[in-house]
Formats: sequence, C-alpha cells, structure tokens
Amino acid sequence: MKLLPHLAALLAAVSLYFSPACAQQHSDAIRLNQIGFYPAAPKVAVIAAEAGGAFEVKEAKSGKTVLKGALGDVRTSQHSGKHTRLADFSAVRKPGTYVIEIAGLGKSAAFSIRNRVHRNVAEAALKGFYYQRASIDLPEKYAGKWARPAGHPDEHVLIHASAVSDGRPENTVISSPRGWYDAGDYNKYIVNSGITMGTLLSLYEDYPLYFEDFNTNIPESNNGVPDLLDEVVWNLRWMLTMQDPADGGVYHKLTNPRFDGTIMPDAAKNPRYVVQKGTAATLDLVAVMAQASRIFKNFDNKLPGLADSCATAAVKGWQWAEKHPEVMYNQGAMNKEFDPDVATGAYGDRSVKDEWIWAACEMYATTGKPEYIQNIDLELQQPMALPTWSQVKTLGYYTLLRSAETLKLPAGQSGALRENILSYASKLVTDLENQPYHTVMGKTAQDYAWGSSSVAANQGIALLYAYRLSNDKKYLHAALGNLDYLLGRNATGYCFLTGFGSRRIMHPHHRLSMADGVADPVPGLLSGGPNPGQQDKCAGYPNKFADESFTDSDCSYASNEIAINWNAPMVYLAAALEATMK
Ligand SMILES: [Ca+2]
Ligand SMILES: [Ca+2]
Repeated sequence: MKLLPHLAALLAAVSLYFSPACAQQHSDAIRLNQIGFYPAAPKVAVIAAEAGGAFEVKEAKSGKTVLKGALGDVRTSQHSGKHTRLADFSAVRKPGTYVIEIAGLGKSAAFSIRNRVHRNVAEAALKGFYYQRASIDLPEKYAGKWARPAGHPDEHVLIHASAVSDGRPENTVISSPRGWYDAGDYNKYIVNSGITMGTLLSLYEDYPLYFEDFNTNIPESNNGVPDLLDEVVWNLRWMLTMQDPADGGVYHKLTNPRFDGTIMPDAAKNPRYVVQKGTAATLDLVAVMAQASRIFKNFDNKLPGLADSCATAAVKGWQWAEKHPEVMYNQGAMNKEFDPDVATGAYGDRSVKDEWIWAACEMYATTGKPEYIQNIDLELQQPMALPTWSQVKTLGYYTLLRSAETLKLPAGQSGALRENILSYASKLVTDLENQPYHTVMGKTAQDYAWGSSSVAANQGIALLYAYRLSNDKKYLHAALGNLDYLLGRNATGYCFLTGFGSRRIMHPHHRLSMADGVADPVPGLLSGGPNPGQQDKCAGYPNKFADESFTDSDCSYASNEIAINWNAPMVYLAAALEATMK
C-alpha cells in the first residue's frame, strides 16, 4: 500500500493550504490581543524574545506589507528579569485581518482591526453566566454542544444547625432554587454573588442604551428586558430566597458539606444546607437589592412586583444588620460547634466596614434618604481600594458618583469621590511606558493575587470611571491595555477567556467542563490567571515568577479556576469598551 503515505502527505498539504491559521506555527513570542483592535485605538504587540530591531505588519491573506516599524527599547520585567520590546503599530487603521512578522521569529497568529471587535467577547462573557445556571435544563438551542440537563433543583434545602431560628429549627426544609454556580464548584455563596451582581448591575446603570440590543441567545432573549438584566434576575430570585422572611437576616451560603466530585450537575445528589446568617452576607444582599429595585422599577410591566420585592428585602436586611452590625462568618468556629462540618469555600471576612459603606450608598441612592449614610464613615480621605469580594466599598463610591446629580451630593463629597478615583487611576498609569507588557496590570507582584485576571478587569473598570470623569484618553487607553492583557498581551501568552484566542485555555478547573465529555471547555469563562501562591501544587507551572505562575491544567484551582466574580468585571470591561469605542 504505497499510496497511503502519499495520500496522507497530500491531505496534510491540502489542510495546510486551506487552513492558514493552523498551517503555519505562529510565534508564541509575539504577544498581543489575539482578538484584535479598534481602528482608532493604540495597537501594541510585545516581543518576548531576543529579536532584531524591526517588525512588519502584513495583510494575513495577501501577505502584503502595510507597515514596517522599529521595535522599541528593551524593557526588563520586574518579576522575571526577562526582556521584552514593543512593536507599536497604531498607525495601521484600515479594517482587515493582519499578522505581525519579525525576522528570525516568524509570524503572529492572525488578528483583526475593525469596529466592534470585542462584541463577541462581551457577549460570550455574559453568556458564560447562562452556562453556570443551577436548577434549569440547558437545551441545545441555547447551549449548543454544552447542552445538559438541570442540576441542583435546590427545592429541599436544609437549615444547618448553625442557622436555626424561631420557626426554622434544624433540618427545616426550605426552597432556594436558581442562582449561578459560583465557580468551578456547584455551591452558591451570597458574598461572592454580591460583588458579581453589583458589578453587572452597575454595568447596566452606566451604559443602559448599549444593552438595548445586546442579545446572548438565552431563553429570555427578545422578552423586552435586556438580556444582561434577565441573566441577573436568575441569580436575584435565588438571592431573595436566602433571606429569612421572619427576621431579614441572610444565610451566608447554600452549600454541600463537601465539594461534589468531578460529576455533571444532574448526577449530584448530596444534601444541601443553608448555613449561619452573617452581617457581610446580609449587607451584600441589601446593596444588591437596593440597586436592583431602582433598576427594575423601570421594568415593572415585564417583571411585575420584582422591584418592590427587592426594595422590601433591602429594608428588612438593613434592619437585621442594624441589630447585628458585626456577625462574622467563621467556618472553623462554626464547624467546632455544629454538624455536619462544612468544607466548601468559606468567603470569611475580617471587616464589614466596607460592606456597611456599600449597602449605605446603595440605600441612599435608591431612596434619596441621606440618613442611610449619616452614621457611616465613607472613608473618602483614604486611598481607593480595588473591589474584591471582601472589600466592596468602592462599589458604593461608583454608585454615589453615578447618582451625584440626582442626589444633589454636597460639592465637598462629590469632589472627594472624584479625587479618590482620579488619584487611584493616576497612580495606575504612572510608569506605564516602562512596563514589560505596557500594561497597568502587573506593575507590582500584588496584582498577581488569586484571580489576578479580575484584578486586571477591575483596574480597567476604575480607569473607565476615571476616563468618564476626566475625559482624559490616557485612562481609556490604559483600560484597553488591560483588556489586551486579558486577551493575550501578557507573560503567559494565553488568552484568558475560554473559547477565544489563538493560544486558548483548554483545561480550566471547572467541574462542568471537566465532566461533560466535550473537548472544548464551556466558553466565555475567565480563567483566574497567574498566581505565584501556586496553592494547588499542580505540576505544570513553568516557574515561580509572579507574572508566569499559571498552568492550563484542570488541577490548578489556584491559577486556572473560573468564578462569577471574575467574569463580571470581564463582561463590564469588554462591554463598556465596546460601548465607548463603538
Ligand atoms: Ca431579554
Ligand atoms: Ca469586607
């Protein structure tokens, strides 16, 4: 059978010819946003290798050179000591598909220059939440090859011994369906839902018009409510069930005692509990419900009564918190006192000062009643803190700024808010021109915290607020730079959003993606990103450098898990830039 090798060679040649994207091994040393660039935006690639001094931008199809340029000066990474050089091709503005070529290194993968270049990214990142939905079938019509039966109906959830109250003794059954799975696991946590919902609701409030025709092909598409809000409602209705109707307190989480194995949701049968009420969970719920009530007031004909339910829940939660101003969730202490022990994500917090600030700002913005902030130290003279699940005061600042005119905030207060955000943004962009990947993200090793991708995205959001306050394009461009970071211009060379890029995340720590038998991971999910803590001790980390401490392995919950509180700022950054850049 002499023919066979020839046939194989011929087929290989044919496939090489017809799939140029795969045919030519592209150079991994040319790092850039693997999706593309807006025509008018700055465009930068980073060369992470020793290279000659010149680069060319070529049309991908014709190979025609459209720009020849000189590489920038050598920059040295503060994390690894490695050298990089910049290829600035901002001058190429004509829409099209291009590659970058460097003598001795080869070509980059093809990328686009066009308007609305990140629209698909923004839509997919929001659709990522649909794939995380508990208690509902995901049919092929909406979920494609990731279709799956419903899991975790959560209609028979038990009151844990730590959560008993008058009228709800231990093992009382409550119904608490819907919501999103938090991350790679199947539990539902109020605290992490808080920042996630706040970020998505703020995105809507900041860019309402943009979401009028933003369709993510979900069951609620074309129902007269923006799909962003429909997705939020799936989790909002779950959150409402987490409040004890008798006293307004909110259970910290709905959880298995132990994590499920690597199984599909419909195969999970372990008992589920709601555990101890706490001040952080309650105030996070207050903030979300207050914000939701002012938004859904405008959709009362489509979602009758929802805004009122949210407003009532917010007030009841606030009253509970006033009586219990500092009940902390301490899982270790809880496990000593009560059974069964709970070993899932703790989301324990050391301070609820910031939760008080956030809830107070949202209550004030919704009701217009200044008494909500009267006894709260807003900490406006302190440096701004980037939002994380345990530090949420800045979500309140964003809301106060957005509502400054309607609330008629005193000039001193709105000035302090403005100064707070602008001075934070100004520090972010300082020394940008010396950074190895020319990004705000990664200036210090602290940026590479657990879930560092969300640091990049949240910095981008802060920069966008600074841009809208100042109209200074350096902030807009730095925000874009952090999106470039997330989509490939980084020290790992990966595009961190599943389903996108020429160097893709294929093995996130995500039970759904691991158990579904589909090779491609569930799309639209943001990988956590580099984390030098390397707490999972997985094999596969290339080294200990902060900016490279990443491995695309499903064992790597420390660098390659996904989480709703990381996806939300990704949705915000991509959609807000789309709305701004067009
Ligand atoms: Ca809709
Ligand atoms: Ca806190």
